[in-house]
Amino acid sequence: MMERAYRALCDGVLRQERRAIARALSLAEEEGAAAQAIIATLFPHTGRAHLIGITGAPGAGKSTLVRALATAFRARGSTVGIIAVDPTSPFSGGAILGDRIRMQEAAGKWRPDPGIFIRSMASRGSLGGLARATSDAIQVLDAAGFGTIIVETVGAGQAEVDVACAVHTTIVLQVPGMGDDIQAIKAGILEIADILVVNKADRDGADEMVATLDAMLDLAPQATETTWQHATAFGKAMLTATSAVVEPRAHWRPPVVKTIATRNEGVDDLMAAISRHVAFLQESGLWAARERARLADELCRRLGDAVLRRFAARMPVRLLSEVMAQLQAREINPYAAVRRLLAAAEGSNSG
Ligand SMILES: Nc1nc2c(ncn2[C@@H]2O[C@H](COP(=O)(O)OP(=O)(O)O)[C@@H](O)[C@H]2O)c(=O)[nH]1
Ligand SMILES: [Mg+2]
Repeated sequence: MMERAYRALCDGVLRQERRAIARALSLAEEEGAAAQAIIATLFPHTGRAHLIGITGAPGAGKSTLVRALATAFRARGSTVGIIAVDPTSPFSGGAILGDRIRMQEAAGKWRPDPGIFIRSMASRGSLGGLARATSDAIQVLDAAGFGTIIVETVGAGQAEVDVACAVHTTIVLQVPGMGDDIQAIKAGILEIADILVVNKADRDGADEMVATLDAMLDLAPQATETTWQHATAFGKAMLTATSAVVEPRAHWRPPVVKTIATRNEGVDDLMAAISRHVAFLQESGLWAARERARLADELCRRLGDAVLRRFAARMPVRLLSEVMAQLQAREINPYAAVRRLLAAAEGSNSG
């Protein structure tokens, strides 16, 4: 009965019915039996979309640029799915709410075009949750046949790296006003960027910002040579262990593009840079490599969750609190505590 309902829902998703897509996304976000049933049915239909990540500080113009890009993709005949991630936290609730409202305003303008679907989602404060919910949402939209899927994330550290794991093309937004202050350009941003955008180019200092980014890229060309940097340590280990294929080492020098998202300026240049990146990924074999990295990462994450859940389920609470007390009293060190808990879990496994 339930199973038949899920199948009907998934059929709706595959026919790109908006209500079915919205419902499937909600169920996927809830993470339960429903999510598993839906992903099980939809997964064979995924792996076709071009996945684009857009990251940058709050207010950098990501949502405005996403809107401009979506319009440009539509004009070129591609349907577009958009996932706006809100890493909701007790500290940033206000700003995030504003962001969500702006995105909904955009959604209001776009609703007549069935070729664009926008989903705003919360991460519930956990980075792991963000990565999981994002990859499930990507799979739903991918199965629904959206040719381009854009994921917008607030630049908040590890989350960008997680998102970079989950897409083919990562666009990093910067805004002028930092002058030549290299310190102000966040460490790690160049490593994850496939394309750098200096948005709000109507402001002073845009050309200086482009020059600074170009100079930084010239200093660190090796940072862009592999895709392994896009995988977490766990994912890398999995890829290395399972992979018979050698990672291609093609070189991509991230272009720096100036845009004024509010006036649609520079959007054609950005579209051209995106097309070049897709062609590069396909010709170099990196497209397939990134797919593998993404799947390995997802597998590792889910495996880690499942193992931890299973482990926790057979761990006597009494032993846990005993070990915690010993730890606090410095009677046991953290390594020894882990060994003791593992031994207990393995003991109950064999016994
Ligand atoms: N002057 C100027 N303002 C922009 C530009 N792009 C976006 N904005 C404005 O910057 C604000 C934040 O934009 P938004 O897209 O919501 O940023 P997000 O938080 O990165 O998604 C809005 O008021 C936009 O209208 C631009 O190129 N130039
Ligand atoms: Mg936004």
